[in-house]
Amino acid sequence: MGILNVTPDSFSDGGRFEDPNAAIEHGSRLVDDGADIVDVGGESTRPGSDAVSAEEELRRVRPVIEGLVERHPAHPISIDTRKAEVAAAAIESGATIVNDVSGARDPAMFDTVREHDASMVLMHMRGDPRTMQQAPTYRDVVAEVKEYLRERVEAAEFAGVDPECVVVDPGIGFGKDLEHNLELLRRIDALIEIGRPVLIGPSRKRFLGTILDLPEGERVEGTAGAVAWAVARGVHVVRVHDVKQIVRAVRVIDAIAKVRA
Ligand code: HH2
Repeated sequence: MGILNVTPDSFSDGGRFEDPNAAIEHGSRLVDDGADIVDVGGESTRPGSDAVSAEEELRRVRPVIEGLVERHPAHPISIDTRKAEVAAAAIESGATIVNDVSGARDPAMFDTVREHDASMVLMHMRGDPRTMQQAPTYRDVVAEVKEYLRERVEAAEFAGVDPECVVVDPGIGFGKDLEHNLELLRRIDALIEIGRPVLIGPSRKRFLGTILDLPEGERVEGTAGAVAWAVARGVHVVRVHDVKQIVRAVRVIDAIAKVRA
């Protein structure tokens, strides 16, 4: 899954793709570089960020989704949003997957996904982006995240969403400190036991900067390290900025694991 943030303030690529044409170009590059899914987002969820309105999110993402669908008609596009209204409009523009970092807190989200026959990613986040990094504590981070994701998959099913269309994500960096992030990766097998495909998004994140003492632009190898660990243990989807490099790393892991040609 390649990241396409159409925002002024994303932590790594904020401001680079505010112009729809630049965003469409970048999305096309992600496809050419081997992204199976392009994840389009119009709201930053970096720690401390403020929420934006549905109108503003749609103003940012809609022309980009439409432009990408025109260029790559059969290529899956996900919409990174917490708002059912944005998800619905994005699906009508051509997205087929809803990537919801709030685990579908919007009461209309499951109905929207079901009505549009879409797929969805349910992610774990402690609190909300404005406050989530203020001393997060867990008794057992893996057990709590696993329990939460299990409950959200059940809630999706209860609302009529086909559970076969649901992917789960522990939410690296969302209300977790360094040790929480490492523990979630260390025991990622526990999340695979949920029985749904698992997605992780370690790309260029702060925990890599802490380990390596490097800025965002210098974290591609660290991202590859986290991805290699997770994919070798059965993680199905990785959400990354540096698609070309990470696809190469994953192809090697897949060849060793005989996952696909
Ligand atoms: N991380 C970010 C955004 N969306 N979605 C999923 N499923 N998993 C993640 O780990 C995840 C996500 C944050 O990264 P980024 O998009 O690069 O930054 P920002 O939120 O500042 O736009």
